[in-house]
This record gives sequence, C-alpha cells and structure tokens, in this order.
Amino acid sequence: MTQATRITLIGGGLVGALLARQLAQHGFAVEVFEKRPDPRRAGFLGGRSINLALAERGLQALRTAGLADEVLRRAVMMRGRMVHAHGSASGLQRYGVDDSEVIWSVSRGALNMLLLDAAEVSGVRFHFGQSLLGADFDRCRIRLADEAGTAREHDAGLLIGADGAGSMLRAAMNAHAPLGERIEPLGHGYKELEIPNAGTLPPALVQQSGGAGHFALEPHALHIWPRGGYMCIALPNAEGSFTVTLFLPAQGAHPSFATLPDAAAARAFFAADFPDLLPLIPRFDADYAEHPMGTLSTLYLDRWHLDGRALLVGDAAHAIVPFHGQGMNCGFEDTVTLTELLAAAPGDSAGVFAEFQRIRQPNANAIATMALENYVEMRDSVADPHYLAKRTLGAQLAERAPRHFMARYRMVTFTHLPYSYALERGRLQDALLEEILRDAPDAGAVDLDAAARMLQARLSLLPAPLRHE
Ligand code: FAD
Ligand code: E1W
Repeated sequence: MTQATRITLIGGGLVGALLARQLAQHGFAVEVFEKRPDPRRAGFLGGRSINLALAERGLQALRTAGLADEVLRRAVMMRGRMVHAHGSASGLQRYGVDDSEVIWSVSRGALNMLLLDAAEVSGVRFHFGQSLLGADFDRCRIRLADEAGTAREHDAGLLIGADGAGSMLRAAMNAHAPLGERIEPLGHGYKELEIPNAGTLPPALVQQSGGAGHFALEPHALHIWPRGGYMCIALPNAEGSFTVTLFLPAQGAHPSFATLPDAAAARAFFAADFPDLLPLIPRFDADYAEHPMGTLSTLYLDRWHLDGRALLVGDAAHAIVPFHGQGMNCGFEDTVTLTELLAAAPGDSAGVFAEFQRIRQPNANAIATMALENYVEMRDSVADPHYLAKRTLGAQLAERAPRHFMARYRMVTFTHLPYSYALERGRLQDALLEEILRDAPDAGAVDLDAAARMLQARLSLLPAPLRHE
C-alpha cells in the first residue's frame, strides 16, 4: 500500500461504517476515528430504540457490501403508509403494486452495530471514543481527543469525513479554504416517543387501534397522523414497539415546541389533536420531558473536498430534512459511487474527489428539494381533494402507460434512477397533471391515451438518465 491508499475516516456512524467496509473489501487500509464509545460494548443510546426507513437505494449499497440479507432479517416490512386523518378511519395506501415495492424499518443502533462488525471482519481498524478536534492539511496531521479530553496528534492518510451534519472535519476544511457552506434551518423540530409492545397495553385498546400480535397498530406500515402545519409518524420495531416522531414548529404561535414547554401542556395538545395516539403512549410524560427536541436543517456546500486531501460524504456533505426517508439511503449511495471511483484510480484522489462531487452533488441537491417538498405533502395535502385527484390521475396513467408515467415517490424510493432525474421528470409529470385537471377537473373523464402521448413527447426532451448523473 502506498501512502495515498491509506484512508483515515472520521465518523463510524451509518455511512462511515458502510464506506469503511466497502473500501476495506477493495484492499484499502482503513482506520476510523469515532467520537462515541463502541456501541457494541456501551449499549446503544441507553437502549432507546430509534428506527429509520431503508429503501431500494440503501438496500442496493448493502447488497454491494454483501450485507442486505443480514439487515433484512432484522427489519420490519412496511407495505404502505397508513394515514390517520383527524376523526376518520384509516386505510393502508400501498407503496407499490406488490411486496416487491416495500420499504423496511430498521433499528439505527442494530444497523450501526452490524456495519461495525462487518467492517472489522473486512480488516477496518476502529478507534472509539476518539473525537476529531482539528486538522492540519498541509502537514497531513489530525488532532484527536479521547473521552477524558486528552488531545493527541495523528498522521492521517486520505481524509474522509463521515462525521454527520455537525461535521468537525467540515469545519476544519472550511477554516483552511471556505467551502461555501449554507445551512437552512427548517424551523421545525422533532421529538421521539414510544408505543410499547402491545403486550403491555389493554387488549381492547390494541384491538380498536388495528393492532396485531405484539403490535399496537398495523405492523407492516408507516403510520402518519397529518394535521396541517405539523404531524406525527410511527415506524414499527421488530420487538413489537413503534417509535413515534412528532414534527412541529420550534417557535411561534400554538402549537409549537415553544408553546408546549412541558409534558402537561403536550399531553393536553395530544388529547385534542391525536386522541387515538395518546393512549398508546403510556410513558408520554416521561418521554416528552426526557427526550430532547431535535432540530432539522438542510446543508448545502459549494465544495465537498479539499483538492485530493480531504472529502466529505453523507450528512457531513449534504444533510437534508427527513421527510422522504432518504438521508441514509443517499449516504449509502455515496459509498458505492466513491468506492467504485477510488478502486478505479487509487492514486488520483484529486481526480476521484472532483468526480465524486460532480456526480453526487446534483443528486444531493435534488433529494434535498424533494425531502422539503414531501413535508408539505405529508402534513398538509394527503387529505386535500386536489392532491387526491392528482394522485388518482397519476395512478391511472401509471397503470395505462407505465413507461410514460412513473410516480416521483416510486422513482425515489424503488429505483436507482438519479435523484436529479426523478426531480426533473416529476416536475414535468406534475405540470401535465395540473394542466389536465385544470381543463377537466373530473379525473374520470380524462383521455388517458391522449395524456400518455403528451407525456411521451415531453419526456423525449429530457436528457436520458445516465448511470452517473
Ligand atoms: P451520522 O449518522 O450522524 O453519523 C456520524 C458519526 O460521526 C456518528 O457516529 C458521530 O458520533 C461521529 N462523529 C461526529 N463528530 C465526530 C468527531 N468530531 N470525531 C469523530 N466522530 C465524530 N434517513 C433515511 O434514509 N431514512 C429514514 O427513515 C430517516 N429518518 C430520519 C429521521 C430523523 C428524525 C432524522 C433526524 C434523520 C433521518 N434520516 C433518515 C437521516 C439519517 O439519519 C442520516 O442521513 C444518516 O444518519 C447519515 O449518516 P452519517 O453516517 O452521514 O451521519
Ligand atoms: C418514507 C421520517 C420519515 C421517513 C420516511 C418517510 C417519511 C414521511 C418520514 C416518506 C413517505 C419512508 N417516507 N412515506 N409515505 N409517503 N411519503 O417513504 O421514510 Cl416523516
């Protein structure tokens, strides 16, 4: 191994651990410095179960690393979204036509531990409880602190930052030469609450909620309680519990986290707005009081790398809001692209980093946009008649002319088409649906074949989705 192929990764989270595994599988000497203690020893986050949705892009990256089957064995299949509108019955809206188009709820902690094990098996050397403090890029040295706060210096190889949205490597790179950083806060925060295994809840309540077996709600769904300016969601855990996330404005008029400063105020708000959900959360007061409010932002950078010396990946380069469930999936896609490029030209890190940015940045920008748009769609319009008419027409077109109409959600969630293509094609399709519904507000009366021909003509003007775009 030459000096150039020794890799120093900062951050052993989801993206860092998977990237480390893939690079090691391609023969690179990889060391990882992770701020937190080894979760396999310390017990992850004191046992709080937080989950996230794994979709096709992330799954494909796990397949590349030989880990997909192992991950899916511990995952819960989510066949669709179940929308709990205020005061009316809820039904499952399937994501795809059959179980080949589903997403998976995975435990963040369990997935991280599985990835750490896999990376170690491939030869990666982890250093836990080692926090990056700074970097001297001219001398190729980094500064680290251990958990006692004792600092030391270390000779770094190629530096890759997978240290998340608050990346310290990004700060060090930015201090050396500005990256053109722009952080756009959403202004909404989130809080996680838990629905326990149904065994601990009154059976009548579980039955009323549509639960099954150990689950208090339909287990194979992503649950959404849309309420206009805010919402709750719940994803199932393999043990039978659900992790509920409340998304709400951080400041401002009621309801916001500012107007719900304590559990008593939050409980009264839930009793009024989420009356079916509150009884499923027996530890509501403790959860609300003890779990901190998380903040949400989109991160844009002009540059992701410092010539051939340092590169940012995952949230460190492109943190997004979570409303499409694609942050990890996008970061996992990064790892495949970067590994392919580095394996093909291990001596040309400057060329590889520039090419990585050229390929991935338009896609990261596109999913950032779509994730923001999906928040509005989720919380506001799932019950809006115009939105529903558009969705119906879209579904009819997708069935009649599947090559000409592909729902944007489907392109993002179930294909490997570049995010930037999904965004552009989605806009084109959406504009046509709007035009058609303006002229014929009754979706049932639309000439689907004529609509498909119009779509075909417009689609032919879009550049083809190249493998690397
Ligand atoms: P992280 O997971 O943040 O990992 C960064 C790692 O670096 C951590 O281990 C950290 O300890 C370490 N680190 C930090 N600073 C230092 C330092 N100075 N030195 C050394 N190590 C350091 N994505 C999905 O695909 N699907 C979902 O359903 C989904 N749901 C989400 C829900 C919420 C509420 C949020 C907030 C995000 C969600 N995401 C989801 C996004 C997903 O969590 C992130 O995109 C993903 O975790 C990014 O991985 P990462 O490895 O880049 O960063
Ligand atoms: C998914 C946190 C999170 C994660 C997700 C999703 C959503 C809403 C949220 C988007 C979706 C899976 N979504 N679901 N149904 N319609 N859109 O697909 O991951 Cl808030």
